[in-house]
Amino acid sequence: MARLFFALWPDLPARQALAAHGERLARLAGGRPVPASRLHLTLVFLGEIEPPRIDSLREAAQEVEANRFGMALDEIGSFRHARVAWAGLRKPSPALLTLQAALAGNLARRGIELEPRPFAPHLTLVRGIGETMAREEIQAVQWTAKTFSLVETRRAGGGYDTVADWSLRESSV
Ligand code: 2AM
Repeated sequence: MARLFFALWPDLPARQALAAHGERLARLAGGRPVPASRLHLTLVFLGEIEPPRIDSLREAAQEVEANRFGMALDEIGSFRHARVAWAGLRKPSPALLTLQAALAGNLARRGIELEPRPFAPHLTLVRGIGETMAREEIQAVQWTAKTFSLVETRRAGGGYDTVADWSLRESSV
């Protein structure tokens, strides 16, 4: 069994900017900043998947028809129960929501069980924070989402491995 999720990986400059926010927030609120190399935005969390199901995940991803889009994370906040600080979007991005809905729909049609809670786009910056933080507007951290990825959580060491990437279309307009 593999622990899997679909995610967007920020580009290098965005990762560096986000990691700097994580380090600043960890100094303020405690906790462990997520290293730059592990920063990602989860589109769909899958959990433990049996190897034969991985082909269905690939087919579902392959069928997604969505365009590239600009990501802009312009807000920082925290989840009290999960004790994480995150970067997110003040306004939902239609292109991000379209991609996520297309992927989740394709997975559901293949009988892949998904978490029932609605998509709450966020990129975790710090784990194990000691106190919650008021939402804070930040200068937007931007990148162009050109691909999305199937990612496996390593059993040991807390890292991630990209299993496969799929390209988003270049918009024709
Ligand atoms: P998080 O960053 O808010 O913890 C890999 O675990 C990724 O899947 C993380 O980005 C994590 O979100 C996300 N995720 C969503 N639901 C999850 C769950 N029930 N258990 C673990 N991770 C989950």
